Amino acid sequence: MYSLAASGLMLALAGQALASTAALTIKGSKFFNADGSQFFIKGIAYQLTNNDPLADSTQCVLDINLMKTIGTNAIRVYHVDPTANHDTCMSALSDAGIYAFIDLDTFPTYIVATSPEWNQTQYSAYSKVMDAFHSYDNVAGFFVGNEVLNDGADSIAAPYVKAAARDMKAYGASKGYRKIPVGYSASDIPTLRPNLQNYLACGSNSSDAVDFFSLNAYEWCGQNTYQGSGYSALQANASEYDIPIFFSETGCNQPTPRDFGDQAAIFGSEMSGTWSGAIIYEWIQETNDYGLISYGPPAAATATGSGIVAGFTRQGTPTPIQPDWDNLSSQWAAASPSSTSEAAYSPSNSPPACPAYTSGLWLVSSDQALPTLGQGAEYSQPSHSSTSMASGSSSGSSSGTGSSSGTGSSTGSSTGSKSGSSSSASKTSSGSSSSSSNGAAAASSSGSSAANLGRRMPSALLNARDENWAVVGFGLVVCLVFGISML
Ligand SMILES: *[C@@H]1O[C@H](CO)[C@@H](O)[C@H](O)[C@H]1NC(C)=O
Ligand SMILES: *[C@@H]1O[C@H](CO)[C@@H](O)[C@H](O)[C@H]1NC(C)=O
Ligand SMILES: *[C@@H]1O[C@H](CO)[C@@H](O)[C@H](O)[C@H]1NC(C)=O
Ligand SMILES: CC(=O)N[C@H]1CO[C@H](CO)[C@@H](O)[C@@H]1O
Repeated sequence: MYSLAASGLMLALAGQALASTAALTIKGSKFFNADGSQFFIKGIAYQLTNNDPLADSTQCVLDINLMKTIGTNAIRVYHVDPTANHDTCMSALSDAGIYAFIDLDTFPTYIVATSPEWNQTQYSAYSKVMDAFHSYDNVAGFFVGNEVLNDGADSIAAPYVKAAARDMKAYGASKGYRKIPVGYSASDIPTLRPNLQNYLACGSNSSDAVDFFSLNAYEWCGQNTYQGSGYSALQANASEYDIPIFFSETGCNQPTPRDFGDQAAIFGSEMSGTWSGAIIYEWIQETNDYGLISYGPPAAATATGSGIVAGFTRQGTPTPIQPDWDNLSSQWAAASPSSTSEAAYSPSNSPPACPAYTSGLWLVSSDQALPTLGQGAEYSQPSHSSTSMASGSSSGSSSGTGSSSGTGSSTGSSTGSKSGSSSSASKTSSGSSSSSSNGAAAASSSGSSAANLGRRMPSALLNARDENWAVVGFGLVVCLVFGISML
């Protein structure tokens, strides 16, 4: 809960012209506007190249002017340069009524699941991003990681992610910064998601927990339904959640055209009492084919030229991709989530229980202390530590279906962030999960994977860890070639 006292002050000021993006607050599991009305995210993932898009004041203004026309009220930016000046872009966003969610990590500093660390180098880098952005009232939140964990074995990294959130929250407090929420953006892995979601929020001390949890979910493809997509299972695991939860990426791109039918569910009666909206992946059209706009027709993959990277022009006047753009606009225009006012809302949910150690699925004991900053090899699992990893997941995963959706419909395995984050070109990738009812479509959507230098790698056909690493290797080669061509 944030700044109840401040909200009273805000109300007192409401007669005056409040900026349209006065700071949001969190109370219980919901975001609230400064006037006490509930805030629901209608967001777009915004990253044009590896560079900080909020440092390009000419381009961001062109883009903001278009994105605001469909009711966009938030963006997510994956990589920022804390040394750059963001005043023009942040104020253009504010004037347009748009908040920003900023990832604190970047290519050299993200937490690596297979050899997790939370060290001084990372802490300093994340702190610099917080220093650079805290003063903008329209920063809605910070992420300490994107898709760090992708299967049960990766759960050993969860304490580091949670420690990062703890320390970044404490850092902001120590500097006297506005209390900007710090959260995590998770891959949608059915066997991992409920445990991770609960783990990051659990415990009696909220200073140790994330302030919000968010999910990159690609379960809803084409003409789907709340039940058939697997969203009902997401809802079942979130209904008692004590902190805000939202979709930090969504928008399956097969089949085309995209009609964003999931928005009606997210903002509808089944989910809007629990979920705080969604961020659509993504603004720019590039090889992964998730773009809402383009800056011109694709170029040759090897083309060089002003603003061209990996076969796509990444600057200029944005042109909507149709009918997707109009479809999203219609969905958002029709959204009428059931909401509550801050004053009328009395949160009743408590933090979830910390998940129990479960061989193959969740390798963190419920009572395990978080690592301290810089704690390395000496931080280890206090119990069970040697039993499960070596034996692989075969025995463990048979019980894993219990934690996936009841319908078994969400089967996606996201390889994207791991492969992506290994390279300089594709940190923000997230696999497109498939639901069984759309398996064929999802599989075909992964066909163009080899060419994806962008933020998304194929996943529908890849489940085994070894195969994931094959993709990583391939991605590295592609990105190396790409990197050389950039020189
Ligand atoms: C800190 O962690 C990052 C990410 O794992 C790693 O690249 C870096 O080498 C570590 N730095 C130190 C000083 O240990
Ligand atoms: C809560 O957690 C914070 C951060 O770890 C710590 O500084 C504080 O002492 C904790 N409070 C209690 C009551 O344990
Ligand atoms: C998540 O929801 C599923 C039903 O979809 C249920 O079987 C499972 O126990 C839930 N997990 C948690 C940790 O709440
Ligand atoms: C939800 C929505 O607006 N869907 C539309 C998406 O675009 C196609 C093609 O124009 C329309 O047929 C859909 O009705």
